[in-house]
Amino acid sequence: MLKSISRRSLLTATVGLALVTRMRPAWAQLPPLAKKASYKVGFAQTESNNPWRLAQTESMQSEAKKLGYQLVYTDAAGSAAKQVADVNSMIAQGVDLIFLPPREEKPLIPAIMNAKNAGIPVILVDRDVDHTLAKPGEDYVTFTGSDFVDEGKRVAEWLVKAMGGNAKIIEIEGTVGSSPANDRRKGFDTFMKDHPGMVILASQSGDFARDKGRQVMETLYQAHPDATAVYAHSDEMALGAISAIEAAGKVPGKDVIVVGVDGEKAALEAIIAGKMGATCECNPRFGPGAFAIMARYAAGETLPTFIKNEDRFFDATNAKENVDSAF
Ligand code: GYE
Repeated sequence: MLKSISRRSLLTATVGLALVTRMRPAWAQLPPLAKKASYKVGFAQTESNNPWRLAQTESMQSEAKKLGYQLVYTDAAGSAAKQVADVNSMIAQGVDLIFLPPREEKPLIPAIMNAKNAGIPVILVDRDVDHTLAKPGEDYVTFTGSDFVDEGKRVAEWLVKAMGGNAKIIEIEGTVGSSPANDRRKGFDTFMKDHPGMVILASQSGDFARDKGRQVMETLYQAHPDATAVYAHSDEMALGAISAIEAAGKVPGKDVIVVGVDGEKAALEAIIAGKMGATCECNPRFGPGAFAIMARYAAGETLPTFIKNEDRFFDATNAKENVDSAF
């Protein structure tokens, strides 16, 4: 017993010493980025099961190619644990910088800290983390993406107008613990508090995926057949909900008004067909903006802690003229 404990503590001490000598102290500032003609950059994608993710990956890859940078690309296939391992492997490969869309707000914190301690700057793209656990400008360079609270609020505003201030709403949320799900709910639910005729009957996560959105709607609509509106945190889930409404023998756009977020092509087509009410854009084409932020950082600029993407809003008044440019 004694022998095994002492052997284990000796091992721990040795590993610990090896790490300490390699690592920067935890309180160190952001790692700098040298100015170079070319870089090896990591992009640790969350999953690839929807058009939004595919458009984002395409945008990151084509911008890297345009600049002549080497892009180390990984796909976490919907697992935060795999995404942590993916980031750790990028650190081991010695990339110059990591672009990370943290799938959920908390589990990716250790990976961000590992990168920082290894001297590799991290730029969060499209999703943020919990600021009580890791701070922009201190632990990672910045967060660039949409204002999700505002997206939820804009959808809420549209729905109040369209429903004349009275609706029974089913809310289909995004990935549990992700910043867009947390903030899109906050923006929407807070706005609705001032509109007592707008009642949220039930809410449940559909993990930002079309088929899960369909399944959740099937269950919630059976429990709440009096629902008159659906707010989905993504267009994929909104399209899933539309299928569930049709399967229940009801008419989306008439019996139930469906609204979403993202502005994907299939959603704009559903708006044109009268099946969907509106969607707030969430632009997935991050490539040019993300690499421009990287260049500013390499030039020594102190960046703002949030670099915001501007989002458009689509409904029947403008879906036709924008459908071709949608993803
Ligand atoms: O809205 C959703 C995707 O993180 C902002 O993730 C992104 C969201 C996007 O899967 O459809």
